[in-house]
Amino acid sequence: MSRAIPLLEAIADVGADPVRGGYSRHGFDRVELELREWFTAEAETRGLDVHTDRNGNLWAWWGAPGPNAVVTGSHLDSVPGGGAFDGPLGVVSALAAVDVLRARGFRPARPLAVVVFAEEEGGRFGVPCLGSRLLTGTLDADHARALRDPDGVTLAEAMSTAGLDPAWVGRDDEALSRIGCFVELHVEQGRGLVDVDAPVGVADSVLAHGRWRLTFHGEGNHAGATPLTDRADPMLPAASVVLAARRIAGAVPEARATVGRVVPLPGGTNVIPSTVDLWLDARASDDGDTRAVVDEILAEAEETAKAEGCTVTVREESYGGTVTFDVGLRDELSGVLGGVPALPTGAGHDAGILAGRVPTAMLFVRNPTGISHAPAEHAEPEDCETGVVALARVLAHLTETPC
Ligand code: HGY
Ligand code: MN
Ligand code: MN
Repeated sequence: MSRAIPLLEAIADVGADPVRGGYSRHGFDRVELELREWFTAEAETRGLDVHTDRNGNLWAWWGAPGPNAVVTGSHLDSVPGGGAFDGPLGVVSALAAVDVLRARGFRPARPLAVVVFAEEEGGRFGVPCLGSRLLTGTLDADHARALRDPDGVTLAEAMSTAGLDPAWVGRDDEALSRIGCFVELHVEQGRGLVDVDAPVGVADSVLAHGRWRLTFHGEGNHAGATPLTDRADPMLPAASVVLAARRIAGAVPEARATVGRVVPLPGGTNVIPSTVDLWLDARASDDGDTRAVVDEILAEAEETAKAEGCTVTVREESYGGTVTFDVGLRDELSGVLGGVPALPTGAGHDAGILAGRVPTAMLFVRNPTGISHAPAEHAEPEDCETGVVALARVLAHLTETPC
């Protein structure tokens, strides 16, 4: 039985989504605050000192916070209707790895911390890896404070409600200076480990990826009384972008473009919408391909909007270039684990943000179907246990020598 599973089971009811299935746990909402309390209690029972940094990230320290710390962890928030493993598996595996090391009487020769990053999925405020981007200064603090959730609540208001002072958000060089290296364990979001029949692997790269919000402006009107020739219906160019995204990305190797969220206003069955908001998620193996795919999709958006007498405004909500993890650390950890495979990933992670500032690696745990961002996301208990043991071995290796 895996030591990670009982910890996942302890939060199995927190944020369960009765409508979508799976979990809806979003930055600083009531559910995520409950998860933070749970994590803090679990960390403190393990003798870890927990504090929240200026950006809402949680840090549980084994030993005094200090330079050259070995940091592990992940996130507890989810996409709407997400799976149980994406994020939490990395957090519970870190706690379980601490159990393994303490049970062996291990004492780290350098500080070790378990981190829980805030709003990794961007499920509430729209910017993924919010906490790690703020920590590293790759997201402007004023812009972040003004981000609004679908109900119009700003990040600043949400943080204040959570008892944090949003005036302090922003790049945190003191926290960054403590990190010697960061290792994130994550359920694999894909079938790479299935295809090579391995329970655990290390990451070598992350696709370039970004998010764009397209707002189509038309003329709200009556669905029955308005002849087709008299319409400026923003749903039509929106629909063409959904299809164009697949067609255009399909012509570029490794590229992916997805529209998973379309919001017409006002949203009545018998109403021609006045505006339609649509969010595009586009990814490819490098900046050039990603930008080319997005540019072509946006050109189609402009063209089809004009043809329908509509206009379109575009806002880039987030972007991150291709990430290549520290090759030395990757190979060192692969060696510690007996030569586990190295895999690319199409999914973004806080590790992808940290990789720009500190030596960073990822461990993946096999996902039998590869499905993620859906209730069907899964990892077998024995593979989760292999992940815990692997993480414990990696943490022991990295902390056995003083800096
Ligand atoms: O969207 C992603 O790739 C990640 O799950 N935030
Ligand atoms: Mn995710
Ligand atoms: Mn994740």
